[in-house]
Amino acid sequence: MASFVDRAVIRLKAGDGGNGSVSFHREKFVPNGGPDGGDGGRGGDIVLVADHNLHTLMDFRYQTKYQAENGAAGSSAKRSGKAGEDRVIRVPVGTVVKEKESGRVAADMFKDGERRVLLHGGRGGHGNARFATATRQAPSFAKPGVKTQWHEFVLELRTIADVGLVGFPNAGKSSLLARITAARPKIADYPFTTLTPNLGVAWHKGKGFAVADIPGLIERASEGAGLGFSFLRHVERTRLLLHVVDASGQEGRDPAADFRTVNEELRRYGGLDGRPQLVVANKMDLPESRGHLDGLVRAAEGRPVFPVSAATGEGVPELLDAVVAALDTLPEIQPIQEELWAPQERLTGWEARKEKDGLYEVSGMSMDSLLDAVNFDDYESLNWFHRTLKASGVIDRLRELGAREGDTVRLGEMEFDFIE
Ligand SMILES: Nc1nc2c(ncn2[C@@H]2O[C@H](COP(=O)(O)OP(=O)(O)OP(=O)(O)O)[C@@H](O)[C@H]2O)c(=O)[nH]1
Ligand SMILES: [Mg+2]
Repeated sequence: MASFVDRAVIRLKAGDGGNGSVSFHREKFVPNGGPDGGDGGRGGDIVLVADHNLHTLMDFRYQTKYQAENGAAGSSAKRSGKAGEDRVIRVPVGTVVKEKESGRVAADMFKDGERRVLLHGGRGGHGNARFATATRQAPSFAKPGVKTQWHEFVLELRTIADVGLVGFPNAGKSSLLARITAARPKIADYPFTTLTPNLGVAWHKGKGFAVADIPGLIERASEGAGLGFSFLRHVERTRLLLHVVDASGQEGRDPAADFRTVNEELRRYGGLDGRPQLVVANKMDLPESRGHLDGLVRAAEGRPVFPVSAATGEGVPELLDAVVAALDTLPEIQPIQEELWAPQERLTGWEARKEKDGLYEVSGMSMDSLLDAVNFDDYESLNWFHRTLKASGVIDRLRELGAREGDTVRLGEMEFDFIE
């Protein structure tokens, strides 16, 4: 049996920008043609799309590297290079994407069809045609395209549903899911029949709601003892829990004790015990069940208890009435707040030095590629340049070294005024 995969680590790279071209117009009988090198094409983006047809991250076990196409180089006659194709990656709805190194949430693929650019392709470099001025008629240089880096991301599937089913193994969670939705989960008379979360949509009195069924919890599941721990992730993003209890007390079980145990698991997992909960006393078609009902009501401590039989359907409409009424009052689930994620704006591997009073130097590989990427004739580009230096800590470091407004900062072959 294929195992369920709800976490994966992948490596992604957007396309490099194509290089600008150095070229001069050549024609018979025309001496000294002007510069006509075209711009490089933009690199392709890495794009994520949420797809409700997907339910696991299994594919990402087999393929862990994804790369968008590079932009093509510019060429003569001011021809721009072709832009690189985007790489579109489809993920299940509910996939949370984190940058591995920082753990920051880069995207929460919350809605079906949602489309997010995770990594932007590098800009193409300007060809030499762009650098011709009155005093520089034959520029013999062009800019290289921006080269992008590989980045590691963690994908985590966190199911989004209105209702989550929890309970001991064999309590009848999957039977209830099958009773109220079109889902056809495996149902059998042994614990741990369900090994992967199931999702279905229930309709009741004109209202639809999504229901998530997870494997049964056992004692100390929250410490990883059973199957349950990692699966609780799949009921975290629900608004209401249905706590399914086998009320028959078969095989010497005590329904009230089972109920307390599962709630203790939810508490230990963190955060789930405060989730609104309806108690489902299941298997009421069995004669033993009646006798356990009072004990279960006491254990429920005021939470509403619904006697039902997933097998016969008895009591199910009343339960669904209560679910619909509860959902009406509960707030919608919100996507996880995304954090600033702008890899192209962080530089590593640079060094700042004080040369003498009023003169500072910053150097390093990443500075060189930053300089290559900037178009100094363009206001936006200069702004971006300054933001990048700031975000990377370069400005702070210079200030630490004593730099003041108006001092000179040397970067590669260029000199700038220090601006805070
Ligand atoms: N008599 C009776 N049997 C039921 C009822 N609901 C479920 N069952 C039986 O109880 C057994 C377990 O049912 P499941 O729906 O697989 O239970 P589960 O909680 O999903 O179990 P796990 O997936 O192992 O956690 C099956 O044999 C079902 O037929 C019910 O209302 N009455
Ligand atoms: Mg089940």
